[in-house]
Amino acid sequence: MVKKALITGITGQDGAYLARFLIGKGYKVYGMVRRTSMVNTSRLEYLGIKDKVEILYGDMLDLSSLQRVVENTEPDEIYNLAAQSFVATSWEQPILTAEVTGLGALKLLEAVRLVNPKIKFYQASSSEMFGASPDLPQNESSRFHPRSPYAASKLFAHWMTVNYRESYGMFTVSGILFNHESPIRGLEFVTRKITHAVAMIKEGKQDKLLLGNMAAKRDWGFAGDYVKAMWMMLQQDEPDDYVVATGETHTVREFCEKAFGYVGLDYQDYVEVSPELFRPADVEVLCGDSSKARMKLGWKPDVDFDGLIRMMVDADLKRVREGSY
Ligand code: NAP
Ligand code: G4F
Repeated sequence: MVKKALITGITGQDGAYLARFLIGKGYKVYGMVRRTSMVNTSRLEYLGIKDKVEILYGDMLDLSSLQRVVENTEPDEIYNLAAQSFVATSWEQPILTAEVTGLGALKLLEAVRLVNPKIKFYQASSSEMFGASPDLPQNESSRFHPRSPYAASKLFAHWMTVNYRESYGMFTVSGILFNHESPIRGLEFVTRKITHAVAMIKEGKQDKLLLGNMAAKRDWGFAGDYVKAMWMMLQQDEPDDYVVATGETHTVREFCEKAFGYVGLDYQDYVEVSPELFRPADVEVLCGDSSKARMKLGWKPDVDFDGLIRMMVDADLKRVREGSY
């Protein structure tokens, strides 16, 4: 029997990589997308899988649409990746963020419970939930201290996922993933903002790059490695929560140094700090301890920090040279 998976957020970075991974495993993949005035499948096109997934319309704000999509697709596995996922925007749109990222996950859990509680459910939890945690590195037992409306919304969704497992015996898992990036990362996130600027500057199409808090430290991995862990969590005998991370942390400044350095430039000649890009509250350091995922799932990342930067800069250089971005 061909396994069926439903992915919310399939038009996003992780949705596209996960869809490609599941197609490679022989799954029939359904993707839920919200209605927009222009088609938004560029990431699926970039990975060459646009015609291999079946798209259905639904919105995390609309319980009835979620219920209908679950009923119509009858999936074995659901991956809830949809979210308002940009932390900075979550201060500008806190209520929308809570409704999509927090309450949306609960609505989907309810849809699963009502339609077929045997469906396995993956929730895209985030290392942002640790925020200002005093524990470092952070593992599944570390204390949470969310520092943004986004992080607080993710924490609500995380606890709801745990509660549906404990209350109803459903197979619900939460992957607490640390930052993961790729050539199809949104341009608003700092890594892609930097690699895109490096390519533009190298090609003489941009003069400088404005950044905010360059001292912030993140544990950055490659999205292609991380979606594999999502799938592995749903193949276990028992549902559980897992931290997924590289275990290395680097500053935004180091990311700049390496990305500019890769094309023979000195970041100090181009980067300026803009106070406007600082957040009302930032997460100063994240570093994950993924020993549990490594031991129980057999997961490990293949791409390291330098490899990730090279991959992203190369992809942006190619696009800028082709004029496709
Ligand atoms: P992303 O690129 O921002 O993708 C988010 C997806 O959610 C997009 O497909 C978006 O659709 C969809 N979406 C937003 N609002 C929706 C709504 N109301 N109804 C239906 N779909 C909606 O995010 P990502 O980086 O792939 O991350 C995937 C998930 O993992 C997110 O939940 C994120 O919060 C979480 N996460 C990410 C990271 C990371 O480092 N990437 C780390 C930990 C957790 P549109 O294309 O229409 O906007
Ligand atoms: O790239 P960022 O916007 O990612 P952030 O806030 O860590 O969130 C990402 O990772 C989370 C997992 O930990 C996900 F849950 C979330 O959905 C998202 O994918 O910012 C990283 C750091 C921050 O400290 C920010 O203040 O970079 C700092 N930064 C400095 N200058 C900047 C900039 N961030 C952005 N986006 N743009 C800047 O100009």
